[in-house]
Amino acid sequence: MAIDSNEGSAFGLMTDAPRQGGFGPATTGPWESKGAYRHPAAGWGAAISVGEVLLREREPIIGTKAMFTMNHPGRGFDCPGCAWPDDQGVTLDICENGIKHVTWEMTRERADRAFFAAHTVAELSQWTDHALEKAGRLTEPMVYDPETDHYVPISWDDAFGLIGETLRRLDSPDQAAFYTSGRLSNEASFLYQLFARELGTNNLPDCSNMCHEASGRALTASIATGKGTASLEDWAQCDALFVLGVNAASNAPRMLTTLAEAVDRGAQVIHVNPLIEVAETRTIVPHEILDMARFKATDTSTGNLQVRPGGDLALIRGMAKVVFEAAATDPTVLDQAFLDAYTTGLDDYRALVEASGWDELVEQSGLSEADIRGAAEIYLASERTIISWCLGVSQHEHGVDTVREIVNLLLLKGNIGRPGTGPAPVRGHSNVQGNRTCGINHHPTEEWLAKLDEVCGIRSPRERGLDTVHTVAGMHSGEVKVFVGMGGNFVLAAPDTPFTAAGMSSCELTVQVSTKLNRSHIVHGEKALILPCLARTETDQQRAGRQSISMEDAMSSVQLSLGARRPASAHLRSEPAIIAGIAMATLTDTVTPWQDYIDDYDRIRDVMARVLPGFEGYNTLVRQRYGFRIPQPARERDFRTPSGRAEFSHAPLPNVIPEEADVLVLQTMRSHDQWNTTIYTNDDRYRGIRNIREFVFMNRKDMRERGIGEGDVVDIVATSVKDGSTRSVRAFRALEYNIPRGSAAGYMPELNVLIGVNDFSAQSDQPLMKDIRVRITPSAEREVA
Ligand SMILES: Nc1nc2c(c(=O)[nH]1)N[C@H]1C(S)=C(S)[C@@H](COP(=O)(O)OP(=O)(O)OC[C@H]3O[C@@H](n4cnc5c(=O)[nH]c(N)nc54)[C@H](O)[C@@H]3O)O[C@H]1N2
Ligand SMILES: Nc1nc2c(c(=O)[nH]1)N[C@H]1C(S)=C(S)[C@@H](COP(=O)(O)OP(=O)(O)OC[C@H]3O[C@@H](n4cnc5c(=O)[nH]c(N)nc54)[C@H](O)[C@@H]3O)O[C@H]1N2
Ligand SMILES: [Mo]
Repeated sequence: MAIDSNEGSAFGLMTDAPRQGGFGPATTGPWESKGAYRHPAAGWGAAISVGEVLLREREPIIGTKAMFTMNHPGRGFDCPGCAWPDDQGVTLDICENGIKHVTWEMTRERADRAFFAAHTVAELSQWTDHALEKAGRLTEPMVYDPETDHYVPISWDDAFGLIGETLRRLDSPDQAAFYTSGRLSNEASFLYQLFARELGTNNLPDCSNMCHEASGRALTASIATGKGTASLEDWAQCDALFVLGVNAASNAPRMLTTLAEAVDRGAQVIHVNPLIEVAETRTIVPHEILDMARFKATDTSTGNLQVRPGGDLALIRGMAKVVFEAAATDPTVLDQAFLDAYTTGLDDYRALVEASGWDELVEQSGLSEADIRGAAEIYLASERTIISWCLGVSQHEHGVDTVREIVNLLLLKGNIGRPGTGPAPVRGHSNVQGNRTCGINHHPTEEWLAKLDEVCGIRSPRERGLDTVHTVAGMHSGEVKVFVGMGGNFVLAAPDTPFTAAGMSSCELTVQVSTKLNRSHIVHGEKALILPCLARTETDQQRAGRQSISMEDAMSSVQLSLGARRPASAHLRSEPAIIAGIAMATLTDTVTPWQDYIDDYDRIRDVMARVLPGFEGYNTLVRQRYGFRIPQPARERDFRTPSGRAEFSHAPLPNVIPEEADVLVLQTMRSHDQWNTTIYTNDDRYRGIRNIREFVFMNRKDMRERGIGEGDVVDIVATSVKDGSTRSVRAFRALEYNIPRGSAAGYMPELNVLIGVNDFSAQSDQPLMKDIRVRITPSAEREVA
């Protein structure tokens, strides 16, 4: 893959070989595109794939043992694969992708001092991202040596000293940014934000700025909670379930169990997605290994709606229109008692919906009136409805409006705060929701900060901090000079890869706390540190003994996680210990007992219990067999919005169709064999893809119109909707797929180069990762070199 804007630069990105390497394993061999998978999701394909991964990582036995302790609160560790809640009745609550994820973490390979002595950073910059991670687990702190262009060992004390000294020398603490990837534990998250705020900044960008910022803002505005209100028990009781913009089989595979059970008991499960993903058909329930032997597939869908990209709001509004129509003849359709007692803004919403014409709704949703009416009939017939969504909804310009519209529809029939109902965002990283709960937030409320200050005896800054996209901009303007990455792979995850990389390399100091080598270590600041940490599967031994950490799942349940494996290296430190080390070296007159906290994490939880609402008695609650669910007023119909009621929103219907006829809307998504920026293989089994990542799915008619044949080499040029700037990738292959006309799809992070740093939603500040306006043309190069 060639990145035009990066040609000739040396920011640590791959510039030349291998020509088609992209960021995954090199793809020089033959590739294949067979169309969508026709077998049930999970099942034998998954079992074979798991076997291959375990073998590849040479972990067949330990891998299996680890699997049995996965997702067993108290006794085992919480799977870092996703945020789907643990099913309490299931003894082996695992999935193919969770196993891949954990096995990748438990590799026997090591990126140790001998590895770094053998390779210069310039040399590593030309490795694929797959190859970088494949080097194995990091083993000791390393510092960049500009004389030799090698990372060389440094002691923990010296590493902390370098950070402390650099941070203290800044003109303002706001010249530092503290990024988090959502797998950080609650305890580490709390310490991390406490450190940033004691230092004096709210610059806490996180991966949530790229996934569910829109959901959080919308739900807060509508019902005064940043989270979904449905629990797993609710999922088990609903009779209609709408799933918008989620690729469940790949990204939340344990959700398949819930979907299959819903269909099995006669519930309606409607998937809304421009693609028909494999979960939208059939599955073998991931933990029912016996079913695999009997080939007993279960349906996971009763209907699919192939919406236009960004067309979800129009669909929901159309459904609301049908509900109001029905209410005109039968007022009992609406839950009038609920609406009167608990909501505000209904009349204006009704007027808005009634004023939306079918022509407009049909055009903007990309669905027929009959389809929309069909979906509405299901909603009308259902006593208990859950609407769930993920990135297909949130990573759009109108993500906030769409999530609020979802809540509007739910409110009409009182589908909130009642068993079997509620809005349900499907979260990404395993603890991304807990990060926010514990204070990772660049714009916290005054109430939150005041409480933190009172309990911890600090004076938090009140200025709004930088989020992800503004951190990148700040690196370029010189406003951000120090970047600390607590996990993650910022350079590849953020938009506009070369621009982000240039920003990162302009920093005075970059610090990456990681388990494995990745691009964000290779693209580094003037001074750079790699600090290796314990992984979630490993034992964390501190002065008071073996420590557990806790995590919050997508449904607000908090549970303990206890690692059991011997750490990958004796020099690793836990994330809380690394944060405390940095804090003690930086804050010369700190009021926080950092060392006490690290000696015994119960002490961190004791102070968290005093700061965080609903965490009173944290240490006791979290030790209950299944932990505890954080109380949520909205779940009890206590809506703490400014009006004290659930608030209907009144967003105008957005135009999501490009003006120019030759422009397509491109979405970037994950393959089945990847975990965000970590690429396991170049295959995507459920979409029939083998050994290729540098491609774009297109509708057959759009291909024909452009003179593009199956597998042809194409160039993709993106034009920013915000500033008109253009970006491109060349020599991708076009593949025909069942996808609505006018849309296209390809993978993150290879296509992040197309997303301009200004291309973020005005509503959520989220990068427009599912709405890139592109022109696709046959490539001048014709053949891939
Ligand atoms: N194995 C695995 N698990 C993961 C991850 C991983 O990389 N690998 N990542 C984790 C993270 S951090 C997150 S945030 C989640 C992400 O989980 P998903 O949201 O499932 O992630 P994507 O792969 O981006 O898939 C987006 C889905 O939305 C659809 N879509 C795109 N545009 C639209 C639209 O306009 N409307 C609708 N209705 N649908 C649309 C796409 O076709 C696709 O099915 O998964 C988490 N779990
Ligand atoms: N175009 C496009 N871009 C996207 C998206 C998209 O849909 N489209 N999705 C966005 C989303 S939803 C997200 S969440 C971001 C993901 O962004 P990030 O969270 O920043 O990226 P990851 O790929 O999850 O991070 C992988 C790295 O985390 C480190 N790591 C793994 N385990 C641990 C651990 O236990 N501790 C520590 N400290 N480090 C660990 C390893 O070094 C590994 O290389 O990407 C975003 N970018
Ligand atoms: Mo995410």
